[in-house]
Amino acid sequence: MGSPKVEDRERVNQSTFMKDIAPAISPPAGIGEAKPANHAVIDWVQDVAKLTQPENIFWCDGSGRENDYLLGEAGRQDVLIKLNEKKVPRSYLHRSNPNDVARIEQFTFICTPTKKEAGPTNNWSDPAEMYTKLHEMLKGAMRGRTMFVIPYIMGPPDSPLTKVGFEITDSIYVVLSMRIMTRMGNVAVKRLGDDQTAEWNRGVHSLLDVDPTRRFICHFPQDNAIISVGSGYGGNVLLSKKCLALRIGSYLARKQGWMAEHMLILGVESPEGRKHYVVAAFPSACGKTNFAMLIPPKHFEGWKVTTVGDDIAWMQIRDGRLYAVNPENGYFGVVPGTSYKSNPNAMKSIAHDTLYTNVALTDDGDVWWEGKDGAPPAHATDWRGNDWTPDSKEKAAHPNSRFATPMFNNPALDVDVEKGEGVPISAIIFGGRRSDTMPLVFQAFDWNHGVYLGATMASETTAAATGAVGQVRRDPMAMLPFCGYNIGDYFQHWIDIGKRLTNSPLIFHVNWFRKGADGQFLWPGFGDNMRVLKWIIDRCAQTGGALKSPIGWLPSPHDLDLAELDVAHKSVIEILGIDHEEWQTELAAQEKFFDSLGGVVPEELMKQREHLAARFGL
Ligand code: OXD
Ligand code: MN
Repeated sequence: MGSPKVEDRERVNQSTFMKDIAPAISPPAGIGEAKPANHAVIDWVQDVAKLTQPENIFWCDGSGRENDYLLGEAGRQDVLIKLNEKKVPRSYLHRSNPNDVARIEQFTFICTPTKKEAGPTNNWSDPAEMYTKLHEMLKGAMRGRTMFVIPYIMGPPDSPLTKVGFEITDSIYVVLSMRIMTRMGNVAVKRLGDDQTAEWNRGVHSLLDVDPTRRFICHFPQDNAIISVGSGYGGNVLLSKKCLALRIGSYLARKQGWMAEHMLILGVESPEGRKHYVVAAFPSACGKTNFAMLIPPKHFEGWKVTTVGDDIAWMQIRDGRLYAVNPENGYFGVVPGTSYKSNPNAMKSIAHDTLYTNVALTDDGDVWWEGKDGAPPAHATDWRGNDWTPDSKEKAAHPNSRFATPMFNNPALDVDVEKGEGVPISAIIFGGRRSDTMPLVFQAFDWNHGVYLGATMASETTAAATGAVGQVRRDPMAMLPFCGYNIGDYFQHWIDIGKRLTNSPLIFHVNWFRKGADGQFLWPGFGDNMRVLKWIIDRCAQTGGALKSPIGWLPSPHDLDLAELDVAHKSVIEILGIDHEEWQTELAAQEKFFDSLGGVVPEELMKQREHLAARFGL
């Protein structure tokens, strides 16, 4: 592909908005014809077509030829803008409807036969009622549009954990994104085979008219089914990700004895070649991608951090140990703040073959966002399609603007990312965005104490979901918006998993975001988080020192490798400290949270809370 033609560039500059909804396409022979042999799939697709009445059905095969064709169509239909080929090769910009820029938790439902199964943290609806309501909305919804059928797998092709899904959608953007985010096409058709009774996920997505009053993201765990309507935003419509890999995934995991978690997976290798893998659960937009791609500071010459996954971990027990796979094939990350300073590996990953959503477009066809390296452009087109200059009051890129990029773009990709059995996990890290209370790092006394740390985790809210930003909310294991069943049963599942482990990972809590009295961050974060990771690894190898505190094992400053760190000793003391007054408030908030769950919290965790209070002499 050469640089964009002059007419294309002019069209780019004149374009003030983009379309989510596009009319039907007419593919040439040999494209869109990959109908699978499995009759259960064909019957289901026919049923959905009868209901939604599309102009035609496009059976995706996931091939490069198909992708090129769809990219061309998406450009012609103003669904995508081709970026400057020299600056960001083979990359595109999509602008979503401004009313549709984040996950919408208040209209996300778990539809189980009883409300109790969905539990106190989920919106619940009776499945029959919800099916009726959604079917009403879907009646004729794809008239004049193409209905795409996307076969995909989640997990490495040869993993026992891998699941098959089919997503039906009327959005080309979804098809193009799914090809990045999942292993899509024939690989899934082959894995499913022609067994009529095989387990696979049925996902139906329609943009409808992208009206927020007709927007619902609904999960039917007992049917292994998802229906999402009225949105085009990734987290709501790439049904593989939050919907299947986490909500339905967590339900299946409990039933089948494994774990589906909102966690990054990384490898850390010492200069001597000793390697550990850790998983970490941080709430949305709290730096999972940055941590998963960390580049150690100069002082850690010879240490290497490699990425297995940046958002989701599926874990199984083998020989008494937890092993993790990344079910995804790509990264769907927050763009603003990404720079060569904060995350060079992410910058290299998104330098080509990337699908951007809601970032700004420069006049020469490049992308720009707040926090990108270098000076802002003198003029750009903002995420809504309006003129933007550095004097504009509005942000050029939406705070939740995203990239979708294949994981194989990542220079730090772990060599075992495709290993079917997964990678063995030495440590589990929980963390959140907390301005106060939570020290930089501490270690749980044992598994159940660690489960308590996860269950009481909290974080200041971000732009990843609609709603107020910056409020502390409890987000157990970073799964509050993603646990597909009763949170009390989920906590119990964690405790039960612990009982089956003979070589269990150690559990830690981290907080990169604590602020001093002057309101400034106490810790530089990013690459320097290697210092914390190193202590965690030392603890796993039984070489790291720690002090016993009421909240867990805490490093003292000399237990951390702080050489060449540009931070005042006073700040290090402050960030490792426990403020008893803040902890009294925290304990009360944890108690209030458990109480708010209405009696579902397992006895073991209630006991953990009492032990913690007793250690504070309360
Ligand atoms: C995400 C999220 O997009 O957690 O990963 O919202
Ligand atoms: Mn996430």
